[in-house]
Amino acid sequence: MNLPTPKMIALTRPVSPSIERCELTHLSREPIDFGLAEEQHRSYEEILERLGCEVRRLDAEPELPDAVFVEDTALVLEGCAIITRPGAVSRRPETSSVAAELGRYRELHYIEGPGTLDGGDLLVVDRTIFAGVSSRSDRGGIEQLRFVAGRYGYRVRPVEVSGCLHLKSAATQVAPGALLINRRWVDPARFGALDLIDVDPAEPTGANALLIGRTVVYPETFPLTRDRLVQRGIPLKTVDLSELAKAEGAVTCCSIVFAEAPVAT
Ligand code: CIR
Repeated sequence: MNLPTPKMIALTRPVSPSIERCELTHLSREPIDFGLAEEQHRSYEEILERLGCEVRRLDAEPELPDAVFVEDTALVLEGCAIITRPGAVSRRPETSSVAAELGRYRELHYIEGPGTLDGGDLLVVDRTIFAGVSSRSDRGGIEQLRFVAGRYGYRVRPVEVSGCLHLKSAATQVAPGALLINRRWVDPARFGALDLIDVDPAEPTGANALLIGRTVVYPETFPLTRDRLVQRGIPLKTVDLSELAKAEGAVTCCSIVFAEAPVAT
């Protein structure tokens, strides 16, 4: 018997006109072309639609500079959603509107202070959540995640990250059982038996890829690493997010993608 494929939802949020005041950790501030950033973000949403997602745009948050990077505000699992407590204080007000939307689909849990957790540090591979210990996510936040996610059948493995913003700046899933990785920022031994594909050494920031179904959404700016993925037979759709990259954003952070499964009432 063929089971119906669940509908995929992609939550996004428009780019804020205040993005030029975004948080920056590893990059120097550069002017961001707001119009171009909006255009590139729309192309990104179109790619998600072409890959079968229904894009749900949250209301804009013009006064919250980093609000387009919705990934950091929540983690959606099969049976629940965990609303994070972002490490950057300026980003904490982003979570309430995301919680209001996700509450339509999942039972909600919240990370509580003083723990911190950013969605960009949470890499889910099957029933394992690799959780980056970074400048944004701490052990207290990860312990809370372990407690909640454990009740839904997930195990949590903390992974130290250094040299980059989030765990998913250093490693993301690109195929079943396979990660794209920059070993300079994360210890590959933490990922056990997973198959590891290295970024090209000339493209250290190229490890952030967004897997939807079997297709990887990938930035145009890393052609050498892209060729490595193509050689592995991985289907790709490339997108230009150069303006959001100036705000330290990449392809995973602009959406929260999950299978629709409304909360039973
Ligand atoms: C920040 O520093 O919080 C934003 N400027 C960039 C967040 C990018 N998020 C992500 O990669 N998950």
